[in-house]
Amino acid sequence: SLTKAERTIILSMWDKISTQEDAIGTEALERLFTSYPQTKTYFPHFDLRPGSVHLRVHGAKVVAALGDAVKSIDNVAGALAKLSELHAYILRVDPVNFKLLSHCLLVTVASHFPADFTADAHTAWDKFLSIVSCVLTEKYR
Ligand code: ZNH
Repeated sequence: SLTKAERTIILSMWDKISTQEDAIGTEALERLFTSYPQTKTYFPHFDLRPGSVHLRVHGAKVVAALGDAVKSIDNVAGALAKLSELHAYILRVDPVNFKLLSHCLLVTVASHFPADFTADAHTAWDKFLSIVSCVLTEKYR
């Protein structure tokens, strides 16, 4: 779990990220689909061209869900319980893909906030995103 210092880093950077939710979510998805094109198979019903409305809407939803996790940083499992069921029982996304998306989110945050993205911030985001990914994949059988 996160140390007190790591929580502080996530919470303070979230204030900045939350003002750019759509841009960050969209860019993370663009990076995901460009760098790891196999992930596109989960979105056959989406227009995945850079900047599409689908990417913007879905990107904003993903970042909003991260915001819910940040707000309940001591109870991420509770905050994301419904989303966890959705991913496990309905979407059935292979858990390996969560590492890929987490990486793209990390790179996106780093490139938007280079001055904030110290080695300690890197560690904090890496841990936070892996906690979120664990919660979203824990109901898989
Ligand atoms: Zn997911 C959906 C989040 C990962 C795939 N997602 C979703 C949503 C959200 C999310 C919020 C919406 C829901 C509703 O609407 O209700 N995700 C998320 C997060 C994460 C994720 C936070 C991490 C971090 N996903 C993921 C991955 C994948 C996915 C990795 C693959 C690749 N999702 C998905 C899909 C969907 C979702 C497919 C559905 C879409 C539509 O709309 O259709």
